[in-house]
Amino acid sequence: MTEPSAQPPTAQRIEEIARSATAELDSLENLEAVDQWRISYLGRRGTLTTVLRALSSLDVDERRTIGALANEAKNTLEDRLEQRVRHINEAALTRSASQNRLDVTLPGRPSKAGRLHPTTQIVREICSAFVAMGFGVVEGPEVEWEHYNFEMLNIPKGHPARDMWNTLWVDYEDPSGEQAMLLRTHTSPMQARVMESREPPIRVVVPGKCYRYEATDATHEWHFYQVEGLAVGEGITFADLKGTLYEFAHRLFGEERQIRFRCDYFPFVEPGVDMSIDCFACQGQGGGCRICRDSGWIEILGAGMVHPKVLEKVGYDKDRYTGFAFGMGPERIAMLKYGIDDIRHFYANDLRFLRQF
Ligand code: FA5
Repeated sequence: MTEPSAQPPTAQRIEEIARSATAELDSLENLEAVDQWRISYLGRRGTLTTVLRALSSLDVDERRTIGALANEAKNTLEDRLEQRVRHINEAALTRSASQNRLDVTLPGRPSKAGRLHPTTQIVREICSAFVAMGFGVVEGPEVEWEHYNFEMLNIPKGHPARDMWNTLWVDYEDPSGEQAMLLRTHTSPMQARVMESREPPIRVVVPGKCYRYEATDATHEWHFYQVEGLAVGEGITFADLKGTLYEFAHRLFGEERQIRFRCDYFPFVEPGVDMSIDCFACQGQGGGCRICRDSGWIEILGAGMVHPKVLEKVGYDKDRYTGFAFGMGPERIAMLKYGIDDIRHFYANDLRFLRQF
């Protein structure tokens, strides 16, 4: 390799450097040697770099011509360097292919694509049905204040209705000491959060996860999803609630499924109802069916007209506005739609189950 030059740069000297550098490079067969070559010619103290630096000692005219030559030589060497690296890599690949007898004609192994969880699929399907009816989609926190989960829903401390939602409390002290934190037991707290943040007319659905401290069975999980619905405006009646939910059920299950409304009690609606669909397993016949517990019906949602006290709590004029709300369980809906006989399959992480959707 050539030693760095202390002589003033000349055209001849640059040509010599370029020639010997090229010859040397062409003889190199591995990347380490090529890197050494790069350092010795093009590095900070490399031969050509030293020449370029010495240009300042020349007068202006010479600097222009010799400078142009030196730059050209530098560009040429950099191009040759790139070509050499490519050549060495290609040669290594060819060598490895022939030594390892790689059969490039073999078909590739298909990569395993994931898919959406059945709950995600059904939640999206439910939301799309409501979006088509003019509803928007919003989401809210899973870790919630007692204030929104209960109080704003007309369920004050000590109210017996709190027992309807077996609650998982979070060990966190509210600095004001007034309220506790919990894992939301339903998506209904979002009713108050949405109404507090905007004025009517409101039409939203709220998908999200809920948690309850309860034993599991074929239709009950301790963590599950809900999709909440809320519509508030002037002149909304119970007929709007029924019409919307009928339309939803027919879109999801088909026109032929039977739908049943029964009176139910939720402190945040008046009147309140629950809606059931005829059981897929026994076709509504009961006869010892463990899915519908012999009733012939599977409950999929609770609903009702928003209670005037809830409207008052968020500062709405209860004499001007009315509204309806509902909360449904997507896993139960998927069970009905696809004939799944146990809700616990959803979160058992068994690929044989999940791959079917
Ligand atoms: C509620 O949670 C009310 N917030 C619903 C509501 C909203 C009523 C708005 C009125 C107005 P409920 O506890 O019944 O109600 O639950 C609603 C739905 O969630 C049930 O119909 C069921 O589909 C689903 N669900 C409830 N508990 C479970 C559970 N342990 N596992 C799976 N799904 C459940």
